[in-house]
Amino acid sequence: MAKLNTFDADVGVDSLAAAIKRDGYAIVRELLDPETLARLSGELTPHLEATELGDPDAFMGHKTKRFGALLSRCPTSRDMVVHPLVLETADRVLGPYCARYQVHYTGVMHVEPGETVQTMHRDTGLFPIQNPAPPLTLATMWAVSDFSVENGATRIVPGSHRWPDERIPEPDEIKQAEMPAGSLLMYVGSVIHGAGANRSNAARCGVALHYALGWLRQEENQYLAVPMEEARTFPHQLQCLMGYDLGTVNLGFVDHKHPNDILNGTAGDQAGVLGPQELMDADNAIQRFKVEGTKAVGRARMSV
Ligand SMILES: O=C(O)CCC(=O)C(=O)O
Ligand SMILES: [Fe+2]
Repeated sequence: MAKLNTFDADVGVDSLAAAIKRDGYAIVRELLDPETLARLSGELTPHLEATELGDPDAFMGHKTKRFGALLSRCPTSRDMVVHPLVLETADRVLGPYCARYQVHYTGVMHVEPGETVQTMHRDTGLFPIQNPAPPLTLATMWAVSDFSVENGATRIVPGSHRWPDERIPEPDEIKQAEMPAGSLLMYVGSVIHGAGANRSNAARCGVALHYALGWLRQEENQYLAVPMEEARTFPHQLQCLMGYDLGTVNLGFVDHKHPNDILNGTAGDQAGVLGPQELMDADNAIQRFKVEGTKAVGRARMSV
């Protein structure tokens, strides 16, 4: 199978962002160094051992282990979430549509032998916005194990982020994100995808870290996923990405104070300065969504 949109780790953000805009996804080979990958794997092991197989449905999987709250459970994920190449790409892909983007979801998708294909879907089916639409989320899937056709590499439909909701992919339009451990698959949330079937005799393990426009509700509630005392110890950039920041001008304040000041106990007694000029400028530069009409379309989950 052709290895589409696969780049080496020294790829520049221009090529990456262009590929994602065109095809909805891109793969960067071996972006994580072997030491970091081994540390990540070691941090996941006790949680994987303590996690039972998921709900028996075609979406969550019969033989798939999932857990979230990675920023608390897995210290290495804190570095991965602020990986410069990922953030530069998010700046390009999400940046035109928001003054701030944020962490949307953190979790492990561990597909065991015997698992069948996951229902194909768009992650942005969570939001009632018709497709095609501008990117609402950007997903990263870090390969903890190798991802192969045999062991359930993510199935993805290149270009489907430009399709209307009604279009269902033909089998030959579905590709698989084959990549060695340490590689990164990035895709916009409106691209049709799903985990593959695992016909091998070892698990396929991926760490998913997703980002969303700052004015959307996060899929995983970061304020409760990470205890506040722990979040307080995180670097400022990570705190902001978790949502301890204004989502746009005046979105997400607490008692008229900046959420980052509330987290860190630096808010003072009086209303804070919200809507700073820098955020106003960013807000004014956002490409506004044009809403042409509404109709009930439901959330497409496809048996392909
Ligand atoms: O595990 C995968 O390859 C993809 C999983 C996925 O897309 C999801 O659960 O939303
Ligand atoms: Fe998904």
